[in-house]
Amino acid sequence: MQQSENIYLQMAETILILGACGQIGTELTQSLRLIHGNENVIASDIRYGEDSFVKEGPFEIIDATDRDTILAVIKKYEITQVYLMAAMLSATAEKYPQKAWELNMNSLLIILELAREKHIQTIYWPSSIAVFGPASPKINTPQDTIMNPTTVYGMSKLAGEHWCNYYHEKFGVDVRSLRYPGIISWKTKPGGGTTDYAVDIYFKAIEDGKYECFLGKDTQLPMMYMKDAIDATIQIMEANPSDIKVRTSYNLAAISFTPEQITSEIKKHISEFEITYAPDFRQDIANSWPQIIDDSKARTDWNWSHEFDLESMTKEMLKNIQSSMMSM
Ligand code: AKB
Repeated sequence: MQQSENIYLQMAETILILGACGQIGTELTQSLRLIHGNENVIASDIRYGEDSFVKEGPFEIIDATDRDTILAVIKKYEITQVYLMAAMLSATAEKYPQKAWELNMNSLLIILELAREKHIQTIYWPSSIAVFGPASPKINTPQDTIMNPTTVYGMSKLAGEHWCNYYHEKFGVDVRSLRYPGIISWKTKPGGGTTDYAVDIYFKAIEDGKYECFLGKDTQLPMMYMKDAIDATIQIMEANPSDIKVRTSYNLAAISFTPEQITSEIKKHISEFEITYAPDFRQDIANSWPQIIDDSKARTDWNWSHEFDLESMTKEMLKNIQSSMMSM
């Protein structure tokens, strides 16, 4: 590619990220800024995040259910793409079902409407493995199968997927979506999810040498290292629209493991690490989800492939947590 074309591509999009201070939003913002330039990626959240992050580029305070403020910011920066990362995750949503439904659904409907009204061109909206339920096949869960989620979060994500498909079919809205597994990262911790144990465990292994897990030792769930999740997100957004054949949401997978398996991997680096198990209400949520996801559609349609397995992810997590603690 000629350098001038490359510059044109980098300048072409002006992006708004709603929920930019969250676990995925933070790293997504940083990656998109490397591609599009800091000034073309507007971070926003309902409150300020880390000072260093907020000062890296444009930042706006936005409640993702406040249409007027969202539209004002879209007009102010001439936004072309919105990444709607604000959501209430599975465990918190079980505690606040009405609030979870309102946040997860209203924010999506606002953005879909703004796209229908041509205020923006492209939307990214994350779905989750939570769209599946106890009756879905647990192993190699297909793209299309019985769903019937039993959590509020899963219900909101499944309904959201169908709204995305509806707006695409009826109004030609270019909305793209991935069903994220549990995402493992060290820069920003997740909050309120059932898969959060797989992040906490690394921090506790380093800080205390022990961890009490809120899921049982054999609970296998689909997971993914953050770099792979960010790569997949950017890849689906950069794909040719005609390659996006699924307009609900794509199954996305990398690794699957149990608390016992991640513990063995951590013990290779921290031999004295100890885990105990005290399953709580999140066990029921985990039991309702798949164990291994079949993401062959994403691999075929837009060439998705993951990089990190449990071994390489564990090395990266421990190395990065240790060095970030040393620099504090
Ligand atoms: C959660 O645990 O709620 C999320 C998810 C799998 O969507 N990490």
